[in-house]
Amino acid sequence: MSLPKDFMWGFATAAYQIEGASEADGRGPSIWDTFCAIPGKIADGSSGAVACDSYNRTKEDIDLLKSLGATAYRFSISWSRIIPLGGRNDPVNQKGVDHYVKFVDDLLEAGIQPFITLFHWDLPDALDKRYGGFLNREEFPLDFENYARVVFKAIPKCQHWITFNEPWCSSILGYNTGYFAPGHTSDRSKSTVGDSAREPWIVGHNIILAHARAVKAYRDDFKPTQGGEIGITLNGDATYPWDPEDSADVEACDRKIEFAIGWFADPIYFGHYPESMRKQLGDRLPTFTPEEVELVKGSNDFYGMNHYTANYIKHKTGVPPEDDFLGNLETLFYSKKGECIGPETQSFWLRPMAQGFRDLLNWLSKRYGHPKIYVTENGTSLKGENGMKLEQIVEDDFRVKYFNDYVNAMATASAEDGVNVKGYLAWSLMDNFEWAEGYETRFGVTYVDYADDQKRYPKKSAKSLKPLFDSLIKKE
Ligand code: GBH
Repeated sequence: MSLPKDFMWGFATAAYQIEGASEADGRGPSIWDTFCAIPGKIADGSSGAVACDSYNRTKEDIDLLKSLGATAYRFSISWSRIIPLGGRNDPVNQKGVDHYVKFVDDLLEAGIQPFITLFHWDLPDALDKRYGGFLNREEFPLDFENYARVVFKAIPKCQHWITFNEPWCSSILGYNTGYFAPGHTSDRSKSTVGDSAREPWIVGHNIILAHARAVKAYRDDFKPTQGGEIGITLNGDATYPWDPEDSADVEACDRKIEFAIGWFADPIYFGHYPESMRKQLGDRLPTFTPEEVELVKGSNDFYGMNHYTANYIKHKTGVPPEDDFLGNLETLFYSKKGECIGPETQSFWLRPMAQGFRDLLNWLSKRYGHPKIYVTENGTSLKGENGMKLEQIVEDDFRVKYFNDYVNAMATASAEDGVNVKGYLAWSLMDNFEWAEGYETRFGVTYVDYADDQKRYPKKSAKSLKPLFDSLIKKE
């Protein structure tokens, strides 16, 4: 037994990926509705308009969670259901609010702890059009705070709040590569707008401010009576030197994590950006005013960790191009010696390597002073799964092994290394809209038949987690 008695586990999803019902009950469009409508942006030309239809199937989803033994469920709220136009002077949509209030009541009734993500990439489109969305340092944090307050007030029973999911993705994929909504990039063959060298760092800064404002609002006005906790969720991969004998590769490993995680976590824990980023980006990286430092520093009750994979890191020499966001290095699947980091999956960026999970948990724990950690996402796609027959799909041994290896690596980090990890949410409860990859890539422990009324079929991996956690969580 190596996980603490109060350890929570379950599954995670995000609103735009599962809800569908994109026009139901007064929901306004988000930047993802707009982005999906541009030809060529989504691999299979699809969108989240129907997805898993979870907005209309809350009972079915809760029954599924219950049948799998989950004690927690992480889902996100669609901002444009709550405030269709997004802003602090725009009307609140009561029907949208009521939907989530009831959902939380029903989850609690089923004995499942909600982990609510306030923002999983689906910015109200009206805010992007009105003032440039995340790019606006004055307006965006205030509008996010207002939205957060509306939700805190409506759902006092929720004890675990996540402000933002993976701001790295909103910043880099949304404003550097243009791979995600709103699709800004300097590459004029992809977008008429964008400055890959500058915008991502401005967006990141403004998201940090918005996070911190929401945390302050919660702590000042809701936490005293509601008693919950709040933090941010960051994505980051484990890193290993391409050539362990080369100190520049060893150094580049830390730099890679600083550019991915430290970008957000250093300001939140220390009040400033990592030195490596300031050095490379110069005045393209915004600076925190003293008032901002005051607001941002210490604004996490827990660290939300999304983790999937690992890379070998090879340093680059010379001056990096202005649009570099990795930290002047390459990410590789093979080391100098020819070792492979892990087997292929359906996702070009994902190769399982469970030791990396333990190592990154340790890295985070050490750097940020032993914070309480919730693993808010971890999971895998499976090569060729979408082309298989249902009988094969539900026998997802590759995913069973992934969860087994990763959960055990986490348990070891807890028991042997003293990492304070208190919860684990597998990605994902069911196959869903995988952003720019559409429905071709499946991350679910439950198969969703999009051609037949979004019927759900739990895979072997869905049923593998309860016995696994039962064997690891202490009873006393
Ligand atoms: C999660 O991100 C998301 O939170 C979730 O919504 C999603 O469904 C899930 O992953 C599965 O993809 O080569 O520059 O394009 C995972 C972290 C970080 C993984 C960015 C993909 C792409 C890097 N993601 N990464 S790039």
